[in-house]
Amino acid sequence: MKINNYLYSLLAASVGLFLFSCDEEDSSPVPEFNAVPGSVELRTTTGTRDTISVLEDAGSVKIPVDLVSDPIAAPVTVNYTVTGALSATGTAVIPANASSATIEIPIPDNKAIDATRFATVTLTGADNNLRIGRNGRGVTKVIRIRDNIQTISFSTTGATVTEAPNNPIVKIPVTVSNTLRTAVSVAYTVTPVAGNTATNFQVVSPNPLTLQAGVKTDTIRVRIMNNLERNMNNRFEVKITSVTPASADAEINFNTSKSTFTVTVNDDLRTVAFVNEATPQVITSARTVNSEIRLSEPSTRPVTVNYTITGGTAGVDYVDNTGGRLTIPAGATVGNINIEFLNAAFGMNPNKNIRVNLVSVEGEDREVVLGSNNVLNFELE
Ligand SMILES: [Ca+2]
Ligand SMILES: [Ca+2]
Ligand SMILES: [Ca+2]
Repeated sequence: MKINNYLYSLLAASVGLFLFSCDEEDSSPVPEFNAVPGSVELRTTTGTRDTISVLEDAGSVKIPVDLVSDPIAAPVTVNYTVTGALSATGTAVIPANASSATIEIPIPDNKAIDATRFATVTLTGADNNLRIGRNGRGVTKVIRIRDNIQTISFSTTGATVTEAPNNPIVKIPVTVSNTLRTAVSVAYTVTPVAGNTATNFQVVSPNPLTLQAGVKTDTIRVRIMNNLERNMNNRFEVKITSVTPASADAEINFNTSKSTFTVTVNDDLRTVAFVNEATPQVITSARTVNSEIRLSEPSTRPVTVNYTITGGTAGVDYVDNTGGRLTIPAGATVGNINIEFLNAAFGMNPNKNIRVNLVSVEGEDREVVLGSNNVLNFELE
């Protein structure tokens, strides 16, 4: 208890001393060491890295420098240096009673492709007894200088084209990431994909292809030459191999990951088959039957269809007047298989089933294949 009383007395004395001190400070001028010193600072951007990004062809970059203090009735001169990719020293003047000025740093456009370059602006001093930054804030800023590169690429990776008698042209779009400031020559190759034999293409557009200043897109054009060969799913590739600007402005390149365009060539297949007829066809007495087969599109070459006849006996039940091989002339689409059913086939108990089967196609037009309707049934009753 005695000790507690002592502590209480000591505490009360301390409080009194504190109150006394406060009273004394209130009545005196603000001491020099309590004033917040003014500073000048480069204005910070949001984010953690104080970096400003600028395109080389922007001409210059502007960085505000702020006065962090009560207004000053005199101009404030701020000195700075630029180091790194750019080298400069300079001053900015914050007018009397103003709060900021702008440091403008020219960015030379070197018209050449560079890796990203960096320059650092550092405040080095200010008059009016102002400090540079507070706790290091706003003292430096990094300028990230980027090329304004125009990149040439294909906008899609490929196309599938079907041969046709009019030899269609496939148009392959070449695009520019930005509008071209100068003409550029785009060189390319057109070659079959390894393992493929597609050779029925013909480059129509100039090579190199010249894209004029101001354009955003052009096309490489390749004609698909129709043929009579089976080259289904054959592929060839168009590859951009180089770009050459017409002027010293060389900030043009091509995107190597988007510089290949694959064209898949499909055949314009024609089919040959029986014309749809009721099947089986019922034959009740000796007679001759013409069975029509038809080509879906005419060919420029004769097309021959081989067939077999099953059921019955040749020479006894029927005579195959076409001989197992029917040729449709060039330019025509229709032919007939002529079968003569004989009297002998209609005896006491016929019930014979004779089938005509289309089995193969021959001739110079290898794009002709059998259609699905390739069996004809005759029921002899
Ligand atoms: Ca450059
Ligand atoms: Ca063809
Ligand atoms: Ca073909």
